[in-house]
This record gives sequence, structure tokens and C-alpha cells, in this order.
Amino acid sequence: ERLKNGKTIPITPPPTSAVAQHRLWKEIDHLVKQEVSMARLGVGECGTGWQLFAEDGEMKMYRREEEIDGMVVDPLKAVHVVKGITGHELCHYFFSPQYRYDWETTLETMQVVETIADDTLIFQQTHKRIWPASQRDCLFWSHLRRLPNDQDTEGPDMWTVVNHSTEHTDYPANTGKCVRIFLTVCLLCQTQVDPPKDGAPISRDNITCKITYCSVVNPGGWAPASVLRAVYKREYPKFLKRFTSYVINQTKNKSIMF
Ligand code: 6CM
Repeated sequence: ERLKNGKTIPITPPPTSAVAQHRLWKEIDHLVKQEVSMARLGVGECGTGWQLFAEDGEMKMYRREEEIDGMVVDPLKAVHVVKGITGHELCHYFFSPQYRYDWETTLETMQVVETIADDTLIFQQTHKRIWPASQRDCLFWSHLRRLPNDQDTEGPDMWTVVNHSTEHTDYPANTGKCVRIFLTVCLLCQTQVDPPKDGAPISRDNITCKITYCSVVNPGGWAPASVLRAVYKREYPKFLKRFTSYVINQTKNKSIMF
């Protein structure tokens, strides 16, 4: 490359990010792409059997009743539209460990057991016990990603966080009082901007975020189906409302993070 002063410097490719060299990278990259394409499909497009089980304003939650070996593993798909926040902001607060205790009400403990990269962490969490089942824990990688917008469509990039259960030699499953649950979760966010007609700068009044949240949780061991379904029916709407209000509150006096 020729610089202004006439000197030349060799063009070297940027270093490979740490995450791309990690043992989990292929799985992470593959799963993120798969989960995002599934999340982009509407409930009508991604198979039959989706039943609406909760609705509140713009928020709609669907589930498909499924069992494996008598255990409830109902896939969940939720859509929501929230004003005043961006997809990048939602994903930032969902991914970052420092905020998790603020919004995650089922949480008892949380720790980062490995930092793979700035955008990829491995978490170990314990959740509050729900009577009469044993307490649950989970161990999962979590990956935050910007999804560049297709060249021919307008608007900001999409953002996603995908969480997926994994293993770690230092944290074996089912050795203590907890039963390990297995989860795959995808939060996908698309920001829409409606610029002011008079050319004024874009404010939070001009932005809307379309959210899709998909989750499949296997309880990992015996848990009564009726209790589990009742817990999900109560907890998922509570989570999505609480989490989105939390992000609105956290960002209201901050500059917009696109
Ligand atoms: O996606 C959510 N949270 C993320 C960060 O914590 C992450 C965690 C997922 C764990 C989901 C499991 C919750 C279930 C806990 C209760 C287990 C009871 C089992 C026994 C019942 C008889 O992806 C938000 C998760 C919101 C869950 C309602």
C-alpha cells in the first residue's frame, strides 16, 4: 500500500479473531446461521402446530407442544415491537453479564466460565428451584453478532444473540444438587428508523425495534409437565416485558447505539 509520503507498507491481512480459532467456532457459526434463518420465518412459515398462548399489546407468544421421553421441550417463539430502542442495544443488554441479575428473575447465580472473545462467552447459571422439581443449572456459550443488512434493503443492520448448551470439563453436569437443563435460545432484533420529515436529527421517538425470541429448553430430567408448562406460561411473558422495559430505562438518556 502506498502512503501519502511515498513510502510503501506491505498489505497484511488482519489477524484472525480469537473466536475463529476456538474448538467451538464451527458449531457456533453454524448454529448462529441456522437459528437466525429459523427466527426470521413467521409462525405460519415454520411448520404447523404453533398456538398463541400469551398476548399483550404488540407482544405475541407461540408454543408448540412437544415431548421427548415424557419431558416437555415445547419450542417457543415470541414476537414483539418496542419503541425507542435499537436491536444493538437490546442484544448488548441481553448478552452482557453485568446486567443479567437486573432483568433475569429466574436466576440464582451466574458466572462467566470462559471468555472466548469479546462477543463470545461461556456462562454457568443456576436458576431458582421450582417446587416440586429439583433445582436446575445450565452451561452455555453465548454469541453476539451484527448481521449486515443486504445491500439492496434500507435500514440498520440486524443484531442477534444465540445461546446454546455446551460442556466444560470443570463444570460437569448433574454432580451436585442441580439437574442440568439444555437450551437453545435466539434473540433477533431489527431496528426500523422513521426519520423526522423536517430533517431534524433522529431521536428515540423515530426508532422502533422488531424482536423475535425463540427458545427450546429441555429440562434434563423429571419435571411434571403441567408445572413446567404453567411456569413457562407465566415466566416467558414476564421475561420479555421486563427485559424490554429494562433496556428502555437503561438507554433513555444515552445516545442511540445503532
Ligand atoms: O433467555 C433467557 N435468558 C438467558 C440468560 O439467562 C438464557 C437463559 C436461559 C435459561 C432458561 C431456563 C429458564 C427456566 C428456569 C426454570 C427451570 C425450572 C425447571 C423445573 C420446573 C418444574 O438464554 C430468558 C429466559 C426466560 C425463561 C422464562
